[in-house]
Formats: sequence, structure tokens, C-alpha cells
Amino acid sequence: RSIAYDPPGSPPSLHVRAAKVLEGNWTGASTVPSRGLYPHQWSWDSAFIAIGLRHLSPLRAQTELETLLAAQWGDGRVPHIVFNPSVPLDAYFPSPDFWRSSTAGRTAGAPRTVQTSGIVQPPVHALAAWLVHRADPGLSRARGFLARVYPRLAAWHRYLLHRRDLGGGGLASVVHPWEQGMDNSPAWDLPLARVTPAPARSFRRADLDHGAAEDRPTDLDYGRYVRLATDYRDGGYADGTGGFAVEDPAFNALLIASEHALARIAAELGAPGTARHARAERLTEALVERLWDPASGMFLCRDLRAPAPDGRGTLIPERGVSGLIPLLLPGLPRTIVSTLLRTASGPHFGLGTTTRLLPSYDLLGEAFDPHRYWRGPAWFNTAWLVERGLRTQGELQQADALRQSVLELAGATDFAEYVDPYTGEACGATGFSWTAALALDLLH
Ligand code: 9YW
Repeated sequence: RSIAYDPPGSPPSLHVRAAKVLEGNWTGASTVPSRGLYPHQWSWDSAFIAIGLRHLSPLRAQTELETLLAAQWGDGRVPHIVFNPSVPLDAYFPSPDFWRSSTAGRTAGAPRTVQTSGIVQPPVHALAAWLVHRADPGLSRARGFLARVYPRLAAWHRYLLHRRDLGGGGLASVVHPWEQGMDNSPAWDLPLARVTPAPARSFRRADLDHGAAEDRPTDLDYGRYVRLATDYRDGGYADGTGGFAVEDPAFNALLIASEHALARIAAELGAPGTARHARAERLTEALVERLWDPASGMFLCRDLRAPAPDGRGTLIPERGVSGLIPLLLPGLPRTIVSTLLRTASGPHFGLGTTTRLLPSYDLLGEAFDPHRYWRGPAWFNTAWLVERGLRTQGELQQADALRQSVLELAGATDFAEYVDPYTGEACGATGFSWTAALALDLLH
């Protein structure tokens, strides 16, 4: 469907342009999300990038995931950033000297030779590994790709399902807004309000050197991010006691989708995957039990630190795109699927109606802002996940329409980091890796 080379004189195809972005952001062993703004390796970015890269070079896609997993900690966590030692410390905040992984993370088994952050990001990796394998099974088998990544992916899921089951209901919790990947989502406003911000003069934001302040989180947000990360670090990255603990629907849906992928990987390696499929089904039930909100017609986040008489925390009354991502799950009850579809195309998200691309947050929400990062703008990774979800649920027409919007906007914005959901205007960085990678994936 896409051509790799264009006849002379014609404008380069979307395929060629996306490939160029990924080539330019490749560092030799992994891909940076964006040359200026994010000059290291990010965890869930790498999973999305590998999903696109597999169409250009299955070897590079395998390497992308292997490089990330090589930085895994002894307790199984996969860090959200793996730092590139040749990048100056002041190019990104928080830098390695803030996280101090090799010293503060010693008890948790942080690697000695590579510097990383100490928090995690959504577990898209097993899903990515399976899709990368399928792009070239011969190369994958010849290199022993799945045999090498399987134990690491299994340990990663074990960490999330045991150390991170802070609510005791089977789901994994995030302990920092950066972990869920939607940094300043209005869903975090309530749980973050209980966190005393670190003083603004105690750190310097490098992101403002690259992005417009009105498109980024505020200084007050950053003060709270820094406080939470500092406390986590100073406690040796031990889990369970921090001031922020949230069960998020997208994070857990991705864990479940990845658990299904891990079952397929196990079967490919000759072991039965049935126990993992069964676990994924149990997790799907837990997701519905703990995070489904019939009144909102979607999944919400559960704030475990909110005072509640039964000790189960409370659901956060904000509609974010995260609550639609469980559409990915094949085992979701049919009534929930049809409600989610109605919510997605209704006035809160405008899918296929009022918006050009699915917003990150409720169009009718009080905090909605079409330009500020995760408080309204549309992102390409969440659109890709919802597209996949629509296909999983057999909603092929809607999936095709969403795919078309992703391709159009990725091309028109030069692969923007995020866009205004109504106008499609580019926000944040351009030449953004996961936008290019996921557009590439949808071209195939
Ligand atoms: C930051 C790299 C990361 C993404 C996150 C996004 C942003 C880092 O960039 O966080 O400095 O704010 O929110 O999802 O992985 O692309």
C-alpha cells in the first residue's frame, strides 16, 4: 500500500517522511522521542516506536526493545527513562543526578552501569515484542529474540502485579503522574492537591527551553512532580507508602493486553499460555469491578489515597481518554463495549463527529484546554490504541475513519507531538517519534 521510493519530482510519501523522522531520531541502539525536548530513551515511547519500526527494520525494532529491557531493575521494574550518557545533564530535567538510580535504587536492584529514572511507564512492551516478532518470525527465531525478552517481560509483569497491587484488588497502581504517561491530566488534580509542592527555586525546568509554556504543565504541577519523585527516591524506591497511588484504566488495560501477548509469546516458545490468558481474563474482571463507572459511561481512575470509609479509595470524577482505552480488551462485556462506543462518539469526545482527533480529556470538562498537553489536545498514541480497540470490537468503519484522521494529521503537522482536537493545529514538538512510528504502522 505504501511505496518506499518516490518517482523523482513528486513530494515524498508519508511512508518516506515517517521513515526519515525515525532515522533522524535513532541513536544507534534506540530512538529518542524528540531530538530537542526528549533526548534520552523513554519506556512506552520505545514500545510504540518498535511497533512502527518493525515495518522498516525488524532488527532495529528488536534492538529498540532489547536496549530498554537491558536497563531493567532487579525487582523487575522497567524504568521510564534510560539516560544517554553523552547528553549534557542540563538538557533534560529531571536528569540522572536527580534520580541517582545506581545509589538510591540499589536495594531495588537498579543497574550499575546505566543511569535510569526510578519510576515506570505503561506496560506496552510485551504487546510490542509480539508484534515485532510477527513482522519477521525467521529473523526473530534466528536471533532468539523472544527467548531472550520473555523472562524480562515476565519479571516486569510480576513486579506490576505484586509490588504495585497497592489497592489489594488485583490491579496495578501508578505512584506518580509521569508513570501513567499523561502527565498533567485533570484526573490528577484531586490526588495531586494533597501533595506539598517542592519550592520552584529548587529545580530548573529544561522543557521550557523547547516548548511554549502555555502548551506545557505549570510550575505548580512540576513542584508536585518533583516532591513525589524526591520522596520515592529518598525511600529507596520502595513501593507502598507514597502520597500518590492511583489505579488507571489505560495503564491496566495495557497490562492486560500485554499479558495476552505474553501468553502468545509463551506458546511460541513451546510453553502453554493458558494460565496467562486466564490471568488476563481475571484482570479484566477486576478492571470492570474497580474502575467501571456506569454513570459516566466509561472507566475512571481510582484514587487510593482519598479518604474513604471502606479503604478502597474513590473514583475520580474526570473523563479522560484513558477510560476509553479498555476497548482494546477482547474479553470486555458487550454492554460495556456498546456504552464505551456511545461515550466515545458523544459530546465528551466527539469521535467522528465534532473533533478531528480524539481529545485527551473531556471536551465539556471544566479543565478542558485544547492546547495544554494532556488537558485536551489529541495525541497519536491514544488514537492508535483506540483504533486498535475499535478493530478488536469489530467496529471496522469507525476504525477506518480514525485511521484516516491519524494519517492525515500526522502528515499535515509534520508528525506533531499533539494537536488541537478541533482544528488539528500542531502543538509541542514536531518530528515526534511515536507519531511517525504509529502512522507508519497504520499505513501497513
Ligand atoms: C515529560 C516522552 C514523554 C512521554 C510522556 C509525555 C512526556 C515527559 O514525554 O513526558 O518531560 O513531561 O507525557 O507520555 O512518554 O515522549
